[in-house]
Amino acid sequence: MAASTLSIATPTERLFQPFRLGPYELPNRIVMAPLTRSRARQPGNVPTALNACYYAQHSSAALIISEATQVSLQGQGYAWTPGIHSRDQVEGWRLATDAVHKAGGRIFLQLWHVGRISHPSLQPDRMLPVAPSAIKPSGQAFIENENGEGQLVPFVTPRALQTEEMPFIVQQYGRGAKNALAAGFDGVEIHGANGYLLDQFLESSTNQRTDKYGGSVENRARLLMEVVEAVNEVWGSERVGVRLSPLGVVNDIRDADPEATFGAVAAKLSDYRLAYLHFVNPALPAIEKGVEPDPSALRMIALMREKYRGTLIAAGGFNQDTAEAWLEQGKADLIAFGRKFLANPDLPERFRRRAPLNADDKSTYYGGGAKGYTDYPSLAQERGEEPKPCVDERWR
Ligand code: 8OZ
Repeated sequence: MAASTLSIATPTERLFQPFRLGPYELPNRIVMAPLTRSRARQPGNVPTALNACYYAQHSSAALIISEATQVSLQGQGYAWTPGIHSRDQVEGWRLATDAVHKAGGRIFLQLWHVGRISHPSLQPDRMLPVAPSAIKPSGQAFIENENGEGQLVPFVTPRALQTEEMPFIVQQYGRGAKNALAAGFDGVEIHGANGYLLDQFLESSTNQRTDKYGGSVENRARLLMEVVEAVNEVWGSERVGVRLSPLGVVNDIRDADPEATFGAVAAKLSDYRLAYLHFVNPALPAIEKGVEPDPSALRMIALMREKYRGTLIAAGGFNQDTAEAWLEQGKADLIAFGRKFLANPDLPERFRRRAPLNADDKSTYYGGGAKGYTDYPSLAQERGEEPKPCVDERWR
């Protein structure tokens, strides 16, 4: 055997086993996590040929989950994020889906409404952001200032949605789902994580409602389930995923009884026979600090498997060895990588060869152009091969 092939992983490694996801045969278990990159064309938050190039570069993933994409003007919370509510945006996303398919990949669109994590300057007619209850998040919104630059400004107190408006919120997701279908995606993921609108309804710290959307777990989960049903109608449940962040504290959110809340939500979601449930690893803060996760995080991880009868994707702070261990221990079926995939467009090949990884550059996460976006080298480039042409005439 040639020396170079000795370092290639044996087929017994679980990360490289194929996996059946709904109607799709995935070639491995390495998912590209949804990553906000804030590079949509202005005005109009329209995906571009550059964005298509970025996604095409990552098409050796088992599945690409797109960056969070607002379903409406009201659903936007950050400058320069793409939408899926206008004709131009659908046409823009078509560049990305075509490019990914041409390269042999699969891509789901992440449907997003930020709720209170916004600012009047990002809202239609400078209105207040909406939320389950009028509770101001601590922290700052990322907006565009008069000079066209990004700027952080304090959050405002949002306006509590009236019960009568709720069908309109569900319709925003339904329209986003239809537009995603028209744009050529392979499925959609409903963003129910990280303190955005659906999570604001789910968790007790942000939901003080007394109508049928507040109080009991069933009531707090009502909006999520209505959204799941509306999106399933468009896509069929086997092409729909949901993302949750149990125990997550991003965007100033907490639940008084997270095991009861997320256990019940995971169990209820099982009934829909979705493509998958995707969760942010509750142990992520501990991993980042380099300490042992506390028992509550470990209990939550086990609870997801116990309550959700279907495919689980886990994301957050994994490396190749911890990902392999999770698959081995049956804690999840697929592992999503964010920062590692962002900096290594050929991450599956690098894992297979146990090749060194490019480091990610935080300064180019959000906004800007090709730098830190489409210029991370692949192994093929490092071997001296020409980079694949990314933006051809057809995509302009
Ligand atoms: C980082 C920056 C902006 C948005 C999330 C959509 O947390 C995001 C996001 C992350 O899910």
